[in-house]
Amino acid sequence: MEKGRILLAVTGFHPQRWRDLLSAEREVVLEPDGAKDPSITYAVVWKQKPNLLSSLPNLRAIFSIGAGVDHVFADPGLPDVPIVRVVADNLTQYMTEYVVWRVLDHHRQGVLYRAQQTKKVWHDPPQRPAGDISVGIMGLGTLGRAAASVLLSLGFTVNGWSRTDRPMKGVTTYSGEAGLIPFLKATDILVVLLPLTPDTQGMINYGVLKELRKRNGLGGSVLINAGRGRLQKDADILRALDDGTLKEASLDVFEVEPLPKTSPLWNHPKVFVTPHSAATSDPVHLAPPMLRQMDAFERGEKLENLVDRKAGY
Ligand code: NDP
Ligand code: OXD
Repeated sequence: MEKGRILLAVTGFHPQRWRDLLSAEREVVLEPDGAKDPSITYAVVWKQKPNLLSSLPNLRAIFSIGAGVDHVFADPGLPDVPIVRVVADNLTQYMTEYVVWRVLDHHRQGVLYRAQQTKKVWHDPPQRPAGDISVGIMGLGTLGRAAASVLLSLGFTVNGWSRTDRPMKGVTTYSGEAGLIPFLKATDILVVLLPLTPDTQGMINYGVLKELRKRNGLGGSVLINAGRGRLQKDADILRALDDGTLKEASLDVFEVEPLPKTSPLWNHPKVFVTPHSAATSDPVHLAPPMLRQMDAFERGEKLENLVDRKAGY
């Protein structure tokens, strides 16, 4: 079988770097040149233009350059071909680093120390053991499980919540709607690693945040969201921070990205902002396995890391 050509339809994420790496082994056509091109077999995408993919008559598979695929499903004319998402050690490692960094910073009172340093205050606040703090991971999938295992090794108490039952040694797991409130009530630091789907959109709202455990060693509950911005209601987070429902938050993702300069989240003393960079897709690590998958597919093997269209992730 002839090597299929690739349409690269990547908004942001340095398309040129992806093109250089993918074109080492296959012909790559950059959007918009590839529209309607019958010689294109694969699309490598990030936020592709609506109805672009449906114009390709011989498209056989779509590769998302991210782990999340909400940007793919945003296309109303999405053709019915397999969608492959990123599952890669490099990306997982970045996310684990981000989650552990933020959990440790809240646990070790980074907000307090930074405020003290600005005022040249020499004050040694009480410390508590990691085991007294429970970290609840919402979305116990590839990224959630990897972060959970490092947090466990640091001695934190770890809870996990997923759509289906997903047992994990050392982690107290909860699932589905029935498991949500018990999970939240047992959680001090909420880490959100959910995909954005019709079921999860907007679920990090005031009602959910107020269920988190407040009387804990941290002196309040904490939110860390590295999943997707539209999982959360920015205004509800601000309300929860301002009325004490939340003690602090680390946010990597926002309802609108880039976060508008007018957002009060930028300057909020209890909020730590990063620009959707918890785990950035690096083509050096992600393009080679994509090319290997295309080769395997052409040999008649099955594609890996396929998205479940019905579940939406
Ligand atoms: P996975 O598909 O491996 O895991 C998703 C988890 O969420 C699973 O445990 C799944 O449950 C759970 N889930 C999905 N829907 C629901 C629901 N309705 N209720 C409860 N649980 C639900 O994805 P990854 O771990 O690889 O990635 C997670 C997300 O992280 C991505 O979708 C993306 O949005 C985000 N991301 C963000 C990045 C960043 O830089 N900020 C970088 C990379 C990813 P179940 O196990 O039962 O299927
Ligand atoms: C992803 C992301 O989904 O970077 O991989 O957000």
